[in-house]
Amino acid sequence: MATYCIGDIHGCHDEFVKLLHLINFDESKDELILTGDLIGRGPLPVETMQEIFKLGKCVTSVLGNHDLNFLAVHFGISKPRAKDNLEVILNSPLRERIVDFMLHCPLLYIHDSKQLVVTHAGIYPLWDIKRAKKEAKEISKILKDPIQRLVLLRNMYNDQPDIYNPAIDGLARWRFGLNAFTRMRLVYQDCTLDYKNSAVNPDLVAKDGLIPWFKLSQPMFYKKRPYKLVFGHWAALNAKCDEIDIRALDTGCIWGDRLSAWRFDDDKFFSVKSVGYAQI
Ligand SMILES: [Mn+2]
Repeated sequence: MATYCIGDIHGCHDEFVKLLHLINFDESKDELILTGDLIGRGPLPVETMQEIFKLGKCVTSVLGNHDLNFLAVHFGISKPRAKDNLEVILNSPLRERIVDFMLHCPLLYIHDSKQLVVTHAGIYPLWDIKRAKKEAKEISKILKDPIQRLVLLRNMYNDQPDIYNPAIDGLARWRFGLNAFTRMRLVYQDCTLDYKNSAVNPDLVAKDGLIPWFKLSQPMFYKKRPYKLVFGHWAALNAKCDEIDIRALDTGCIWGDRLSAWRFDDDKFFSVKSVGYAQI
């Protein structure tokens, strides 16, 4: 039995199917964890979700920022943008099933027996695993509540607070958690989140000394317990992450690059080429 992770599919159904074929995925034996952003921008979101549903219980996904945006659109909180290609889901008989699936996706997935952790954007560098678990659980509880979820989704499009403060409670705290789990890329040395930049040079430094979040996370997260961490979200990084226990999996399929899988058991990567959606 093998455990695979697949990066951000973004509605790229054909590449997803090809990749499952390439890794010889067997839903009766293997397990699959997706890094979120299952839909959004890509050409075939409904078919992608159908494929995921077909896999049944062997598949899990964490929530990505595009998945959250779809939820906000579904609940009438934000308007669908043409470039996100969500209308086709809104008009699909699978709409409610897709919404229900996403409302039950965690922000943080922990595979206990394999010591594997998966999130869309990463783990905020000031958090250890225990803190991350607590924050994720609290937000998932809000998303399952029919009233509270609307308040959260209505107030999630905001960059503040941009640094963790345990003294802050309620909406601002949940929003920070959502942003950290689903939108984080570069941070300042004091772990303030930056949302404007995503480009890094070969030494993984951006302008103003911004650095990838994972450059600051090692000491707290890994020394005591040897977790492996997998994340997506950051296509511009192009899987360039040289940390021993962290794997980056968004290889920009939606931007015309490739869709990638990683096998936990032997640390192997697999990719299929995008058929080219960069113009969308
Ligand atoms: Mn994303």
